[in-house]
Amino acid sequence: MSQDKVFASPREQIEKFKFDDRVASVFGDMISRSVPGYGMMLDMIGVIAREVVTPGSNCYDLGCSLGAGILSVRHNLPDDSCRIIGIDNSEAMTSRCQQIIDQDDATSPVEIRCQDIMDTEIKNASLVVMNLTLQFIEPAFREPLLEHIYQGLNPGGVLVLSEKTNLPNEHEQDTLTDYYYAFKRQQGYSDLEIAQKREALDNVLIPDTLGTHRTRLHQAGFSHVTPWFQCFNFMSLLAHK
Ligand code: GEK
Repeated sequence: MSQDKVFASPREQIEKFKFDDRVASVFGDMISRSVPGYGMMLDMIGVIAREVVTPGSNCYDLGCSLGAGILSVRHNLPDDSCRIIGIDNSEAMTSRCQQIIDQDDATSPVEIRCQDIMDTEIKNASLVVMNLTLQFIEPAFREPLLEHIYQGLNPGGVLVLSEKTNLPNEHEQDTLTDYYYAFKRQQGYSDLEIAQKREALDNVLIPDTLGTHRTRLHQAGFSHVTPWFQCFNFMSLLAHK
């Protein structure tokens, strides 16, 4: 896996973060060293898939990047009558994702679409995974997107929603943010890399609080919202139809 050095050299001007070729070429390393608990989240998505995916249904990975979520689901399907659809609007990601899926030895059908998740059709779904992607969607579009997902889920279907979150009070926010940066330093990122990436992500990755997620998911129609994972300021929720 190529090492992420995207923000290692000093930059005169920090442009907005983009999922371009440079990022896609090191993305596996970048995300596993930037999201505390990332490996655990993916492993557990496989466990959840095994419980909720029904034969003949579709599974969606919205913002699939290099397909890590797709692979977790694909190796935990009840049978090959299930179909996985992975969507990402970065061509740099989807072309690499397609190669990774082509090399995987599982046999269930997978379709990779280079598309905006706001435009994608969702139907006959027993599982929708949105692992660290809603945070990149413009806040005004988040509820319509969740409503769209809800409509496409079968009764009993599940959305797995993982996000970087804001904490509800200053003390929690400061404490967990400090630990998050300590994690990144421990992963080998320098203070310069951390600071430059934070600036590039400002107003691109917009976190919400757990309370906002809960309210929005209920407004979109979901009956139960269950937090199942937290590591510092990263959380994952299960939303049931
Ligand atoms: C993983 N789920 O490895 N439409 C489609 N894709 C989008 C959109 C959009 N509107 N906005 C952003 N993306 C993955 C990690 S990364 C998270 C997901 C991160 C895509 C974007 O191109 C990128 O590939 C992905 O969402 C977010 O489990 O980098 O923190």
